[in-house]
Amino acid sequence: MQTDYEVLVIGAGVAGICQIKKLQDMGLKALVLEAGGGLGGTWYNNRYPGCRFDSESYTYGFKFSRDLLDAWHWKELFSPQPENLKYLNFVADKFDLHKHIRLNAAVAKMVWDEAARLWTVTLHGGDQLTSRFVITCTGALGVPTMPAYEGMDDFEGPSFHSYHWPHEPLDLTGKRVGVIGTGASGIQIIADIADKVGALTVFQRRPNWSVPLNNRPITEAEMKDIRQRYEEIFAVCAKSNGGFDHLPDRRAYDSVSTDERRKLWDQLYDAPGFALLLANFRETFLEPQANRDLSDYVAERIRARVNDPAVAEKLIPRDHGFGMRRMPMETGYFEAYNQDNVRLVSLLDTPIERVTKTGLQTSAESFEFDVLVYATGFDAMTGAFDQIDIRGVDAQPLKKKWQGSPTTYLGVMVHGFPNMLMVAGPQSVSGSTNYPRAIEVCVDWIGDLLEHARSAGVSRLEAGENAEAAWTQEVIALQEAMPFSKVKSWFTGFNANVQAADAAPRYIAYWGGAPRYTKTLNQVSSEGFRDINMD
Ligand code: NA7
Repeated sequence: MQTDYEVLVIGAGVAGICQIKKLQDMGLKALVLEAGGGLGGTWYNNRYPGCRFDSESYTYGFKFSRDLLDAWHWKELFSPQPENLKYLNFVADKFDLHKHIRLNAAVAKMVWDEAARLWTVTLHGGDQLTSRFVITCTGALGVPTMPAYEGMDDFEGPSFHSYHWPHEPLDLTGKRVGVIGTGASGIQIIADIADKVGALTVFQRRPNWSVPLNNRPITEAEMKDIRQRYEEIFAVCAKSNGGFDHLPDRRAYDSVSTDERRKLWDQLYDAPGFALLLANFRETFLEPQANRDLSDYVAERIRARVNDPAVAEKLIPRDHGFGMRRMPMETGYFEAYNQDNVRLVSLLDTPIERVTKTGLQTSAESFEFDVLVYATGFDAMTGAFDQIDIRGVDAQPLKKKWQGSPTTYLGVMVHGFPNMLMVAGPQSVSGSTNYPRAIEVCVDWIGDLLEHARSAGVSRLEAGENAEAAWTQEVIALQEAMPFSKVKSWFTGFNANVQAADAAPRYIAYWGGAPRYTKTLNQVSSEGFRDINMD
């Protein structure tokens, strides 16, 4: 049966842009449906002050085109949001992709038609499109979650989630600002606005470990050198479990003296990006004692940076070791608390009771604000799928199949949902690594699969049930073996605004590392995709 498109892609963020470029190169009739008013996904939506990469910029750009690598100059080691959005638009301009992207097109429903072997995709607003394949590129962290405090609608000033920071300029000069949440977003916001606002009050529930980003500009000369070394840089990323330009120190932890370890940690603390996490001894992540030693070291660094010892103690995590949750990176975050206009309120001591017309009320005190910011996180990995009514074989809802925790084949396909492919899907390696590096691997693999299907003359692809069960089991076993598996965070599929406090762990990401993930995908394709039923 004829379809409107051979492939519909959902989402025009980093993954969707990469995917549509691939589909154009393959000569397939494809369209991207993007809910937002512009392309860019995360980098279109997150407009909060201080928003920037934690990945080295030159490892975040696409590597599929040498021309593109040569044409773009990353201006900072960790590029800020406006520049990142500019980059993604530059990519779309360069490869003439805009005409394949339909904006303001939020998908409400997609239904598999077994007889016709196609997906019918319905947009909010009612438009319907049919397609042989659907590729979801809906991102890891695109569904913001809000707390459920009483009175939130009563607040009379501007109040919003960090993801919905207004696109038009918001002048905070002299304003009294409250920020709730100290994850990666909150920490970037707080450090950036502390010296611009009149007064800043930070409401912290569980503190997070955080170390300096050590950002700096990239000069013309340095960029020239980076361009010459791209191959080498990407080769390091491919070897790194996290897909970053950092490799672990292979020496055994116990073979190195305390002084020497300290010397290394001092160096890594002052090095760019995730160095202290990823270029460290592997035991600091895997072994309890080594992790405690490193946590003590970082706590000491925090104490040295915060003038008031009582505030410093509140900023040091006690419920998890260093690196056991997604670590925010900071620039002057701890020093912000040394300013007279900045105050830290620990919600562990004095919880928020309600939001009021003019501020909020904790169990101890009432606060007045002009602006209230909720940096309260996301319904990670599966949230975007839950927002679409996805119906597979026999009208089975995906939401129902994934109740509790998702199950997938390689994080790319789902049994019972034929011809639906996922880039950066749950249980892929994308959520746990340098995002675009994993995306490009996945986009290429999906390209090979579609090519394979085309040349074999098949129009229906479905992951085998046993293969899906085996993959999900592997994902669960890998997570359970990780020291952080008992720590509640979005890494372990937990968000207190979505799940009950005693909810069972969820398995939303693959923790076997990027090299092993890539090897598995390559093996599956070299064996002719044998666990995927095709006809
Ligand atoms: P995160 O890292 O999930 O952080 C959310 C923060 O918001 C975290 O400090 C939470 O405290 C806090 N939070 C969440 N709900 C509440 C309520 N109800 N009351 C008070 N505080 C709350 O999200 P981010 O946006 O910062 O970062 C997301 C990712 O973006 C990051 O991991 C990078 O990949 C980039 P909690 O820890 O739950 O006590």
